[in-house]
Parts: sequence; C-alpha cells; structure tokens
Amino acid sequence: MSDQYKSMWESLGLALESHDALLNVLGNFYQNIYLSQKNRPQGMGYFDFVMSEVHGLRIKELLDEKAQGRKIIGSYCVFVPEEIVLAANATLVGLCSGADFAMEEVERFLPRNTCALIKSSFGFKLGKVCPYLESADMIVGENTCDGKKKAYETLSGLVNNLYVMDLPQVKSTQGRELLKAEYHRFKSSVEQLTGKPITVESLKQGIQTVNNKRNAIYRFSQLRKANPTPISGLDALLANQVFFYDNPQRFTESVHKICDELETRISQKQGVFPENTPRILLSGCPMAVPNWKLPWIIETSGAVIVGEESCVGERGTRNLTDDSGNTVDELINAIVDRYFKVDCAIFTPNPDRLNHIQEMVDTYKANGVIQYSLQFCQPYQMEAIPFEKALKEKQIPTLRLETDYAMEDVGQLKTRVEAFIEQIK
Ligand code: BJ8
Repeated sequence: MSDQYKSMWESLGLALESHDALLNVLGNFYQNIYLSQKNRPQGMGYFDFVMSEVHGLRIKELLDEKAQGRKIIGSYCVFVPEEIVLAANATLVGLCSGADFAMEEVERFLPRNTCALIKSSFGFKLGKVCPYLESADMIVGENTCDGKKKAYETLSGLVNNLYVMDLPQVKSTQGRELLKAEYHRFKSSVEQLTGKPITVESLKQGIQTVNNKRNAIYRFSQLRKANPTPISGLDALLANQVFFYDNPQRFTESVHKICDELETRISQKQGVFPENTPRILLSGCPMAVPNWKLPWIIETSGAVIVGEESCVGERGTRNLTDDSGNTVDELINAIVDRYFKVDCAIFTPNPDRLNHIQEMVDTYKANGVIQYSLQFCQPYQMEAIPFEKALKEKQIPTLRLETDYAMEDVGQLKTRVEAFIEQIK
C-alpha cells in the first residue's frame, strides 16, 4: 500500500517513515489477532478490506470528496451529532486513537498520568501519522472528562481548526438546554464551514442515514444472543470501530450482508466457539482502533464477548432519532433527545449506565461482566467500584481491570481473566 499512496500521504504532511513503521506494526498486529481467528464469517472479508485500506483507499475517498467541495469533520466523541454534519454536506470521521505513538514528545505537552486515549490522540498529531486528522477541515473537541477538556486547550495550539463543544454533566432541564444550545451553535458553525444551510429535507436525510446505520448495527448485535455465538467479540468490535470511519451507506449495506450470513449460521447452529462457551459482557471506556488487547486476551482464554457496553459499542449506537419533525428546530430537538440519553460516565449521577449494563447482561445472556478502564480514567474507574458492588448483589460475576495500550501487562491480565473465566464456568 505504501508506494501506491505515498504522494497522497506526502501531500497531507505525514511523516512517511514513522507512518510506514506504524502501518507495519498495525499490519502484524491485525494478522496475529484478527486473521488468525478460526471460523470467521465470510462477511468479515469486507471489514478486513476496510482495515487494510484504512489509511489508503478511505483517505483517497475523503480527499476526492474534498476536491468536490465537501468538508471533512473529525471528532473524538459520540456526542458530536453526525446527523447535523451530513445535513450540511460534510462527512464525519472518528479521530480517537488506540495506540501509543511519539510518547516522549506527548509527555512534553501532557502529564504522564493522562489516559492512553488522550495521549494517543496527541501522539498521532505530534508524530504526524494520522491522515484523518490531517484531512479534517474542522476538528471537534468536547468538554467531557477533565482530561479531555484541558487537553483541548493544549491541542488548540497544535492545530488551527479546533472547535470545542460544551457538554452538560447533569441530566437536568438545564443540562438539556445546554446541549440544545450547543447543537444549535454547532449547526451554525458547520453551515458556515460548508456554506450549505441545513434544511428540513437535508436534516431528515441526515437523520435517516444515521438511523439506518444504527439499525444495521442493532440487528447485528441482536444476533450475538445466539448460543453458540455466530461471531467473535473481536470481529464485532471491529464492525463497531469501522462504524466511525466508513461511508455510512456502504457500512449499512455491509452490516446487513453479514447479518444475513450470521442468521444462516445461527439456523445451522454454527458458532465461532463451541456451544456454552462462557459469555462475557465488556463494559467501560471506548476501544479505538487498534486497541484490541483485552478482547484478544479474553477470547484466547476460553470465553466469548457477546456485547460491548461502550461508546464503541451499544452505548454509542443505541437509540434512534425521531425524524417526524416538520421544522429544523423540531428535528434538532429530536436529535437532542436522542443524544441526551448517552450515559457516559462524565454524567453525575449516572444510574442509566448501570441499568443498561444489567439489561445487556440479560439480553445477551452474559455469564459475567468485565469492567474495563484505561489507567488514569477517573470517570470509568470511579463508576466501576459501585457498579461492581451492585452487580455482585445481583449475583452477576464481575471483574474490574485497568490497563493502557502497552503490551507489558498482557501476562498479568491473562492470568486474571483466566481465573475469572474459571470462576464463572
Ligand atoms: S461519550 S466515553 S466518547 S467522552 S478514557 S478520555 S473519559 S479519561 S472517552 Fe468518551 Fe464521549 Fe464519554 Fe463516550 Fe476521559 Fe476516560 Fe480518557 Fe475517555
């Protein structure tokens, strides 16, 4: 891929040598973790292709869109409404990063004890290895956790197109009003960027496109209820990760296609793992590409992941937006209603998230919950303790794990995961 796209990466200002090194590591990692899995559905071929071209063909498509006057908007959080972006004739791409890069330089800008997700975003910028970041006409940050909030102050000195969205921390009437005001402000800024005023028709269309995408991933998730499960948690995570990069229509079609195949598998009782393999619900911080370490450990330790209570998973994709409004204001209101239900751990109090975890345990017939937090992520670490207690009271086995993107703790994590799986067997 390197030679074919070299001039494109050069034009984006990427550091070619470092970028090649990153792609090499990513390729090997993918080979060892993904392509070595057995009994994969054929439909995963599409997602393998997307991953193999994640810095190639997809970037070329985005640059082609730009050449035709479309704008690209990058985001770090599921609170950035794709419906509004699409309605203004722009494309939204996820920017969160799941690998350590240029860490020495990152620690010149951020304290060492910052979560790996934030550090990684800085590493990809400082190391000049992210073509998505470099293609973006607008980068949207959001006031969520303290780490991100303060990091964007610093990031604004490293990029010249950062837009920061304020977000509520309490699910109150005032909180909803703040979100509404911020979505209106965002709408105006996106319209200004693209020069395309948002109309009732374009917003309805944007809502329908995103609803279709969410419907497809919902259908896909529901198929994981089957025993044996027709798809691995690793592959399901990949589909959830590709959700943030791919062309929405193509993604929707590809997910439905794999769902058809999974339905056939289920009818033939064909699974990726034997029937009655211990079933795990993974809950916690979002897992951005290529953060596959923990799912890989779990699924090579005798269990299968049947659901992700995560922003790269059901927390981010559940709930559709009502598209029945007749004015732009009504439709924005419906968008606010939909996003205000996202139960990120930055909200206080946050009972909906615990309810959702319990609901997912029932729906996907999970035998246990692994709560995953990135080191130094206070919101998710803090919630993990009372959640563990509440789940145990309901006789739901739970394991709390903290980790980062490094591979040093693989042995230690594996020992703990194996012991947990033994316990729930
Ligand atoms: S809606 S989860 S995508 S903010 S891991 S940076 S919380 S210290 S990512 Fe998130 Fe939006 Fe919430 Fe979802 Fe901070 Fe924790 Fe780091 Fe995190």
